[in-house]
Amino acid sequence: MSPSPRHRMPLRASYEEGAAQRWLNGRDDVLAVFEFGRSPLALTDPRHVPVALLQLDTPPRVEVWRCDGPIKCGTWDRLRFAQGAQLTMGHVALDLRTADGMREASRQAYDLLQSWLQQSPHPWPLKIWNYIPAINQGAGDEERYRQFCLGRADAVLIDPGDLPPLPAATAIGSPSNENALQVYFLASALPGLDVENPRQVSAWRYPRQYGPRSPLFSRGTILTLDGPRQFLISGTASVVGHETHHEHQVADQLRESLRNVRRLLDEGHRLMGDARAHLGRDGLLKVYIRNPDDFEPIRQSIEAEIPAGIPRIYLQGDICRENLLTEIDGIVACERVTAASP
Ligand code: 3EB
Repeated sequence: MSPSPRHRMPLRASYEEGAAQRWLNGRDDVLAVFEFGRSPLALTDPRHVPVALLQLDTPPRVEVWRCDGPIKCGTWDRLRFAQGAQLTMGHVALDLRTADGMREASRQAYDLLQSWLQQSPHPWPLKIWNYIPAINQGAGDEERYRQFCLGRADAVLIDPGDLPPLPAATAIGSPSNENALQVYFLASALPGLDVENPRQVSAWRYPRQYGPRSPLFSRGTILTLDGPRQFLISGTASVVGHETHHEHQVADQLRESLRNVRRLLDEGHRLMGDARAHLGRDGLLKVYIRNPDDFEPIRQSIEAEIPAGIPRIYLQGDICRENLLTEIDGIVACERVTAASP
């Protein structure tokens, strides 16, 4: 029996076995199908999002996003999108072989995204995923990730002194032989509620040592539409304050990342009052791992620390600081709880 609309998640995200095509054919509620281990330049349908990161666990799965329709697909310049009743998925893949460096590619991707959002009935980005080939290549401020942050800051029309809502984000390295900078997003008819992590310095306030322009993202956003609220968790690593903790200790980095996730969800509870996010069956997690050799210890730590019910997938991806070995993100559901007494 399918849940009544009142209890149905606005975004139904799941990992599914079987070919991407099976989810794209003849279904009227599919907003996106993410297929891992394929170049973003190989897409076949606006809802089909090939992602270059390799899946480390088995069986191979695709990530499927479903929502209330009707779903309308289209192409706008180099941006592809699928738009449901209240949610839109969009994606851009820019070929770095013909781009004028990472900063310029990033600026173009965010320019495109922004001008598309400005004319969309769903103008609020809730979360943006960025997959950057060879993310740690280049020394000092020339590093690709720092150049990516520069391009993003060049394009994004915000003054961090006067903060508008910032979307949640993930920025992860894709294989160095991948040719595309990929940016995909979830946007909504209504703005999300931003959540920062009290254990961490907000990313837009990172000090100069991490690069000439700070990363622009919130630690999480809460999506509020009809039905239960949903929490979009940004890429969360072993960063406390603004510093990397547990250098070279992958299991400790993973535990610190989970502490950060739990603290972020607690903070969301404080802001919502009557609801809290939980790591349950109606959510999903992604675990990004720099070195494939770390897969087994990380898998064991995750099994020990995270409720068995929440679906998870392990992807090989470099993290945006050379000394970070793992990162976690996810989409999880909120449930009503009795408001904490004042
Ligand atoms: C960190 O906490 C880890 O640049 O969009 C996480 C999520 C990170 C998003 C981004 C970077 C980004 O700083 C890195």
